[in-house]
Amino acid sequence: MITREIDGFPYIEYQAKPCNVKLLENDSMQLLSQYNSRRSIRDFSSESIPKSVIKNLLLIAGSAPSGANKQPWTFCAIQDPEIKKRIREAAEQEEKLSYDSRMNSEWINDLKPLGTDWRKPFLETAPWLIVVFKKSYELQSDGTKAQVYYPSESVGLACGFLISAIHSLGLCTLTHTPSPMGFLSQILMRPKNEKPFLLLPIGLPATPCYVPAIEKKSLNETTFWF
Ligand code: IYR
Repeated sequence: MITREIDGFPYIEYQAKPCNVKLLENDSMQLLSQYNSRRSIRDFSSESIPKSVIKNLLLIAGSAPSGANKQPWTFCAIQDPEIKKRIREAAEQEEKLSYDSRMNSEWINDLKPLGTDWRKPFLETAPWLIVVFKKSYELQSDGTKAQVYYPSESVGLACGFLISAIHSLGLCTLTHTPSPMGFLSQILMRPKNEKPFLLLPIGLPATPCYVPAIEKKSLNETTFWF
């Protein structure tokens, strides 16, 4: 497998996915409509999803690029109803405080078209919850610290890979950020070098499942060409 040694380190030849430039326009159009059909959903079916699928999704998330390949993430995958219940109760407690007093009126108004409130039933309905933790340093077995690089960017990328893969399978998720998220460290007993980053319920959508009729910005609004 090792095809070369460069500066004393092993290298393998990269095998790119076959790509026909003539087909790229068509292929990218198809990919665009596939990505455009993704929506954040809040009404999940309770139908179970095999653990093997979640394992593969987490391996996909872990294939994301990261600063110096440090992979500064930990995933907690939860299907235990008791733990889901504890997470829901703690999240709703924080969210109630946020909606009642921590969020300002502009924020509350911006959320109105999305129909969100402090209630988070999906934290119990969805068959799986994945909590992504960000490591701000690595704790080695002898107790010493090791550096990681660009952890926010790295973990954000892993979450992007995960969300994209969930959607590719026809499953659904919600990028949920109950705030503050410290209760997740406690319930899931994570060490002090890890901070909760994102909570993703995963499952099939309820039938029916309604989503807000909102749209993405146009390319003109987001992009400058040079
Ligand atoms: N964390 C709250 C509020 C919320 C914040 C954002 I940014 C959203 O896109 C949606 C909701 C909640 O989850 O309800």
